[in-house]
Amino acid sequence: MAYENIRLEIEEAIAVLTIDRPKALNALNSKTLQELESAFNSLPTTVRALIITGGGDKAFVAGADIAEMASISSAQAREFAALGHRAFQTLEQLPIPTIAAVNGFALGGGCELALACDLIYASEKAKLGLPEVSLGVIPGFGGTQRLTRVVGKMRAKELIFTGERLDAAKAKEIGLVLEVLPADQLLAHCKAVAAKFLKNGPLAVSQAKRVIEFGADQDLRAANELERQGFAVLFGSEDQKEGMKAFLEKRPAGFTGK
Ligand code: CO8
Repeated sequence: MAYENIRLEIEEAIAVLTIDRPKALNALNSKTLQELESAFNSLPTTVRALIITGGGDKAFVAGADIAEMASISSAQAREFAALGHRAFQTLEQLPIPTIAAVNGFALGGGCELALACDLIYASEKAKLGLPEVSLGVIPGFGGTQRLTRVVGKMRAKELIFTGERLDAAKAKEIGLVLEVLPADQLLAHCKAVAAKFLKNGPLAVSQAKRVIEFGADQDLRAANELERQGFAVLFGSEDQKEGMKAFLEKRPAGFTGK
């Protein structure tokens, strides 16, 4: 499908999705959110890892599009927020691992997009934050909830109440990003991490993601039950038989995702 504001490139089962409106620092307008939702819903089944990054050399995504939001009504804001939530929830629930390669500003909706990915890596020049209160609003694409789950309630409150931007090192210190890389090595690093996922059983990786995601919002007993179910389900797969047989035969496994 042809998109206006995003680019999707697929190489050896790893998809790189670039949000590409560099003149507006890749800000998320409705069109871009619709394209993201459509791209997430129509990823080829051959894709086994997704990396999201920003076009140009300044921004990952500098937020929701302020020009589009400036004069909308409450009802339109609800619709706009619903669109963002839908797109990010679709991303979060993809059955494959997703990585945000934060190559510059990840503010507001951009930080929220990164938070909807499984892993976040950042370049040395990245700046992350949720500055919505400085615009008289609050995060509206899941930031109040996902940031809290990642860095804890008190840190999330500090970041959201101050609206301050963190540099990459500070973001790593509080656990908002996993690693900080030189700008020219960020994408290669993310691809190398994705390549490690690809060596493993695709059904197992997918099941692990599902159990972690759905379990995180439940009490420990219910969450562990989810794990037990996921574990048992995999014993009906060819990959489980191949993985264990390959170990016993001292050879690499040839997983097929079946
Ligand atoms: N929306 C629209 N345009 C933007 C945005 C944005 N979020 N960010 C930057 N731009 C545009 C600028 O207007 C400018 O356009 P132009 O060249 O036409 O004047 C161009 O991008 C370049 O930006 P700057 O000249 O400002 O570049 P600087 O290097 O000086 O500054 C900053 C970079 C610091 C990133 C600065 O652009 C900035 O502060 N941007 C806004 C950051 C922000 O506040 N983001 C949060 C937005 S609110 C949000 O995301 C809410 C999400 C939930 C929505 C729920 C819906 C109801």
